[in-house]
Amino acid sequence: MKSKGIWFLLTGILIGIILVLLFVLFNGRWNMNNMNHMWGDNSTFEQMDDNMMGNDGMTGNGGPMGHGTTQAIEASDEPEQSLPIPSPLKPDRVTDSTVYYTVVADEGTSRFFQNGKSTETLGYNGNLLGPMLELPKGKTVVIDTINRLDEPTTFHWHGLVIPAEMDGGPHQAIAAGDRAQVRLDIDQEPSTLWFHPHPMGATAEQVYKGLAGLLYVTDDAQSGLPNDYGVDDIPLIVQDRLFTKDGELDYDAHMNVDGTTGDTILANGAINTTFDVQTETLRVRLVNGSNARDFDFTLSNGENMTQIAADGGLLEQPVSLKTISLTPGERAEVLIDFSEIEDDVALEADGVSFTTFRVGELDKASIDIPTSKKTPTPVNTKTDRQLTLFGMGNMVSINGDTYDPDRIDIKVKQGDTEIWEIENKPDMMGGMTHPFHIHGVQFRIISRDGNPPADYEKGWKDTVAVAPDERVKIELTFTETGTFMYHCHILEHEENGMMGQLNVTE
Ligand SMILES: [Cu+2]
Repeated sequence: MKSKGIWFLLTGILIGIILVLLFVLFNGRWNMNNMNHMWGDNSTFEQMDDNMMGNDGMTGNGGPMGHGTTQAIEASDEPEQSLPIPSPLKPDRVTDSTVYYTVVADEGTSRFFQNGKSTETLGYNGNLLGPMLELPKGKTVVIDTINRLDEPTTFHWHGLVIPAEMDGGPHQAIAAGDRAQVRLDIDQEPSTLWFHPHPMGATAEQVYKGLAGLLYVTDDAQSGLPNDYGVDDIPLIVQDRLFTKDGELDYDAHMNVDGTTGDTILANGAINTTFDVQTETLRVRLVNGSNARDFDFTLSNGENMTQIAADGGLLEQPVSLKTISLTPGERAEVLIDFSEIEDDVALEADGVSFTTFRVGELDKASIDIPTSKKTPTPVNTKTDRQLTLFGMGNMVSINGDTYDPDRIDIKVKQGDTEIWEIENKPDMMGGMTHPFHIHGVQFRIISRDGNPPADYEKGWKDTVAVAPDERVKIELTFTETGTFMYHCHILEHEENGMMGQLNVTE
């Protein structure tokens, strides 16, 4: 019958419209890379987005609903300022076996622009970011952690291999005004780790407002690498932020459920920084401390850098690279050779300069680059466990589940070694890269889509980028006990439930 056919057609169209509307509503971010891929031109979409959100283009496209684009990084015309170097934290006390520190999460204010207002920020032992804590290998480090925020926080030691109860995951929340003490037995390779908050529901905002500090695992053995802190060995915590016209941070206004990004790059919390190079070889410890942005770091003169370490320690062999790519949570240590350079050179993020190295008279360096051959990359073998990352915005999941504090997702025994295959299942928009982080372990990458990892990934890792439609195999050994988190390090994804629990029992 004819009328029945029409009803079928109309119902079909209606369902189609509803599906499209649902998709637009729930899909957090137009992934511009994929959009470009699919349609070849993004101008239409930027325009459409502006119209939809009613933005003026000054504060960007990422509205609180999360239907925004990844902010493009802009060069800043702020006057140059010298790069702040986080102070090494002075221990309260040192004994033969133990180092005692106090770390306070506190509220503060910071002014990012010369002609801007000051804005509320958070910091450890200060207004913004935090100090550098040296953690000597073989020693015990006792830290008094104090929460002076007006809400719960935790102190998560990202990359440290320690028992779960010391790890500072969501289960170790410290109430406003409260304090707790952790004992950390340091027994891992010298490396650049970091610490940041991890409370349920407020991680992304607390990090965005400034809570992030440095942890250097150090070793007595002379490594031969530059290690004069702040002189020939400098940290660079790189983050992107979006500011209001007055130069203030406004997380609520700029939050994007698919990962909050900004158009301005901060290096150690400052815009347009300079560093006076005094030695021929400079060791730079790069930390991607952003909520959601992947960085491609290059030098403005097009020269290579030598990557010597990944997240958890030295690479098997140093690697000469034009581009160092880091997803949120990842670190890389690089050596930059200035011996043949007379002009200033800038470090760029996605092609935009953000820190300029001023090259003057240089001290001769005698660098001996060690390699860590004792931990060779494992060969491809069976898979013990499969983890599927999926989704965008607030529709993210791991193996189809979102985080449930009352559910243990993976149970293993202390001492077990497992091989996990982490798959990033693409969605209808093509998907996005998820930086996958596991607490309480350092692991090795075995393969990407069946191929051996690149040389710059042949080292200890705690966070690994998994691109859409990619399968990454890792080998991990569980040496510490308790309930640990594993999650996407796009902080908004983590909060949307892209996190699971791993229980290690004796
Ligand atoms: Cu993610």
